[in-house]
Amino acid sequence: MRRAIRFVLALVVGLALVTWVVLVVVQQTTRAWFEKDVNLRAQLAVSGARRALISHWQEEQRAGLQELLDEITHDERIMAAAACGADLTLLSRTREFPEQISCLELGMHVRPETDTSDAAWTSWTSEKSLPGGNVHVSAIPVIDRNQALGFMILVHDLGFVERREAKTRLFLLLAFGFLALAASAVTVVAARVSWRSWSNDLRRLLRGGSQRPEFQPLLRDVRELVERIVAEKDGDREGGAWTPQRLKQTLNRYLRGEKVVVVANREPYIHERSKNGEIRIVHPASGLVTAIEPIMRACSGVWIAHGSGSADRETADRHGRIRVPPGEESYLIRRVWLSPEEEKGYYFGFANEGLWPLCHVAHTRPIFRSDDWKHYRAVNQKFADAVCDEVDSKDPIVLVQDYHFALAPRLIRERLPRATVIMFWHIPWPNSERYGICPWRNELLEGMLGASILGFHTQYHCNNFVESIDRYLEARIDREQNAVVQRGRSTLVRPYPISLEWPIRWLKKVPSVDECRTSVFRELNLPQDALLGVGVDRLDYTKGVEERLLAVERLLERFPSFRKRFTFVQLAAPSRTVIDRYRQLNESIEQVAARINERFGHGEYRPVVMLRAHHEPPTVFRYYRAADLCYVSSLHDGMNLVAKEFVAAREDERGVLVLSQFTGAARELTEALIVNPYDLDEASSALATALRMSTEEQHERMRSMRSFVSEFNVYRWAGRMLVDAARLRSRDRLTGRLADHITAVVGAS
Ligand code: ADQ
Repeated sequence: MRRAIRFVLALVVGLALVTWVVLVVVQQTTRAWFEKDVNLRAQLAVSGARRALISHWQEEQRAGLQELLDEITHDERIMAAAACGADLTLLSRTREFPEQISCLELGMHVRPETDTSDAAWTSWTSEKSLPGGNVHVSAIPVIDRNQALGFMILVHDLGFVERREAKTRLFLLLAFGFLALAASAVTVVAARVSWRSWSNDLRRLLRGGSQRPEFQPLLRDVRELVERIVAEKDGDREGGAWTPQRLKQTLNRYLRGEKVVVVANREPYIHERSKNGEIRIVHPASGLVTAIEPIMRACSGVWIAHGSGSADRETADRHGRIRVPPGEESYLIRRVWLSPEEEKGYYFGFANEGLWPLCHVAHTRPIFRSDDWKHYRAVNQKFADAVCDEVDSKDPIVLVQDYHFALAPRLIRERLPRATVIMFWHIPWPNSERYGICPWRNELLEGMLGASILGFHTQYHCNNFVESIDRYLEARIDREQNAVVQRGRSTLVRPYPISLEWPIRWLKKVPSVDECRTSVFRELNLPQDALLGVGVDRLDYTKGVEERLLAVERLLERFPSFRKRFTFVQLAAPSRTVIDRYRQLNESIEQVAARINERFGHGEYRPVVMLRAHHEPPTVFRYYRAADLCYVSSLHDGMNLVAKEFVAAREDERGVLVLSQFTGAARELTEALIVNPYDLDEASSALATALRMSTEEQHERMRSMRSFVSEFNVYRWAGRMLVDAARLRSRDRLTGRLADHITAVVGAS
């Protein structure tokens, strides 16, 4: 409404201006016409009476002339008349002739001073202002046979001209006023009608009322865009907490509830046959599984993984499928069967003896064998084929996990060009020089660029990846978008720091902090006033377990007050034990632990307790809760979820985290005591500081870290990737449609 009023006001002001200009022009033109008309009349009047005028001009008695003048003034426009002689004296005049007009004054104009000849006499007109109003005066010479007898003065009333002008002005004003009103009314009505009908049309179209097929794709895009804007607004309003429900809603809103397909080497539920013949379910010690499993529970879909358990075949159907989690059955595991040679070459060989040490700065030399590479390629193809078996649309969302599947994104894209492939690399990415030692560096990069989105934990790893592309491939790097563009296709390269589900479901099964402390102390045979440190890892050289034990040894050397009081318990899940380097690690850790216990043990007291086994999550969390500190000493780690698990376990806001600066987690959990695990003095000092830290400081640090992990949880991690994927999908759909449209138009023309 306000807009309409503003429009009408502008229109009226505009028209008023135009009217004023028109009025001025019309007034000047009509005035010129009237003057011309009056002059003509005066000329006619004099020339019509000329003969009579000449005959009476010379008479002594001026009665005849007077009569003639009276007759001339019978014309209603001629107010008065006078006759002036050649010597510019008044000969005769009518009664109304104004005294202000004299023969002498006008004669100066009629008889030019410079030329006194009779032929030079000429008519003259002017306007004169008198007390009764303006008059028009015409002076016209009376010539008889080339002899100037004098001149006639005719005075015209201009009142009628002014009356006419006023009438014209009024008429024009009325006409333009009416025009302004009519134009405004018509414009406003037309605008309202067309807006309403346009918005009604749009509304009808958006509701799906249009039957015209050519509008349908466009409509779908508009509808998606509107929904996304609304969803983003809602998302902003919802703020902070990312939950499984919110992740599910995000999937529904942004990706129309698409089924998510995960490709990962490790499966979340491994069926193992025990020695007593029973089948048990094992939850693997894997950071990847810890993070991705809650996502699958929230989103459902299919998890394609290597069926590695001894009872996996008999628990799955003939396609290798099994519904999990047991009792809930919310998603599917599709097991891929690998021969021992395939597992050896692809998993132990290329992935774990080649890529794993290549990507971690932990001083273990990578080993690249062409046979392993062959298996790696074949297994990647096998998993890509399994993806194609499991999807139920042409544009599925596929989450490819980790360094086991660097080739899979391109292989999937070759068969499903419209798929949205998100690849997440859970371990660090080395600098380009280091990466360059891999004999198949280009093939790996090409494979990864099949993904639509490539995620790493940190920006630093993204930068290293982009540098590797820059150095080894022909591709354009779009630094503004953080993308790599190759053959017209782009891959976004983004940091998505991984995290945990919040709250952690296992904690429901774990007793209170006090109960955990009591039961763990009992199991370890520790006195009430003992101090306990904990480490939880797969036995991997990147985790710095050996350096950790050395730091404990240094602590006891430097701070004797902790001897017989401090115990460090290491939960160590054997891992990749078929690889030599892992066997060496096991042995060396055993030796270091034995040496420390020998040096500082006393009676029942052993400073280092090695619990070398895979522990189910509730046990792991019991230890986190029982401990005074947790030491994460990785030599290099993408993120490290143990650090976050310790924080999540401590609902009592106690306990101190000592964390290696070489973990991705150290960039987020800045309230931990951050150390260089190679620097044993620094690390042992940090352990001492942790054991002496006041309860208040523990609370403060732990509260801040808990609030961070709760907010930046794994649902947010997945949500951000899926939202980015959804944006890409709608962009690709729009550009794809545009390209189709252009092709169709070009084809038709
Ligand atoms: P991982 O190298 O497996 O993960 P991490 O993130 O520390 O490392 O996760 C280990 C997981 O295994 C944790 O959930 C932990 O509880 C569990 N675990 C460890 N020891 C165990 C034991 N003895 N018994 C039972 N469970 C045990 C990779 C990268 C990491 C990255 C994750 C996720 O190397 O840097 O954080 O992926 O992206």
